[in-house]
Amino acid sequence: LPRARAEVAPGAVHVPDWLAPARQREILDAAREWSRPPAGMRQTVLSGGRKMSIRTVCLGWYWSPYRYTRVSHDGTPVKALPAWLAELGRDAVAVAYGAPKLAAAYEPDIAVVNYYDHAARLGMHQDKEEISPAPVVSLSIGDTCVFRLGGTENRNRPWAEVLLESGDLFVFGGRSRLAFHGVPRTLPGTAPGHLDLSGRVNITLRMSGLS
Ligand code: MD3
Ligand code: FE
Repeated sequence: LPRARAEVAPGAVHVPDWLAPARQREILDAAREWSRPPAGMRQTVLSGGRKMSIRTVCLGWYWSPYRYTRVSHDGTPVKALPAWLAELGRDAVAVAYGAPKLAAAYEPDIAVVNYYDHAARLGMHQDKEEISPAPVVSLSIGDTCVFRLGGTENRNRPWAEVLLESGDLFVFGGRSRLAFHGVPRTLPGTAPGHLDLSGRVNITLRMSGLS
């Protein structure tokens, strides 16, 4: 069965194979640079003391549970979000929603870059730290993952499960913006060979509404 554009829930649009292989490679190379210290990749420690299994580097604003700051975990300023990445976010919103005006107003000021090794998972959660109601743009690179999209009330069933493959775009806006979501597992060894990547990288672009 071909993988086609699908509105998985109201406002949640999956666009398979949006990023060409060369583009995936360029973004991955950039992510490797962003990951280096200072203000590089780290495993976030939650308030209860538990360490998240994913590794994260933020651009623009730093996500420190459960708020955004301008300073990274190592006390150094968070890296800037490059203009080309914000532009890519506008293109993504335009493609997903076919709404040029909404897309033109989309000016993401946060990128959250998550790295998943074969054991990493992300539990069901909401993203509520952003004040802006603007959509979240998600770009997947590397290993395929199982992505779970639930409701807005709680983290329980029913949920939809979607395979996110390298190059896929997903945009979460409207009634899906506050939906619970998570990544219960990745599929080791499924990354395209040309990426030379073991694991999965996900980049989300967001508008903070902060100043
Ligand atoms: C649906 N990241 O960083 S991207 C996160 O694949 C996060 O690394 C996952 O959840 C990942 O917070 C999922 C898809 C995603 C991101 C944000 C959302 C889905 C969303 C916000 C609202 C609803
Ligand atoms: Fe999230």
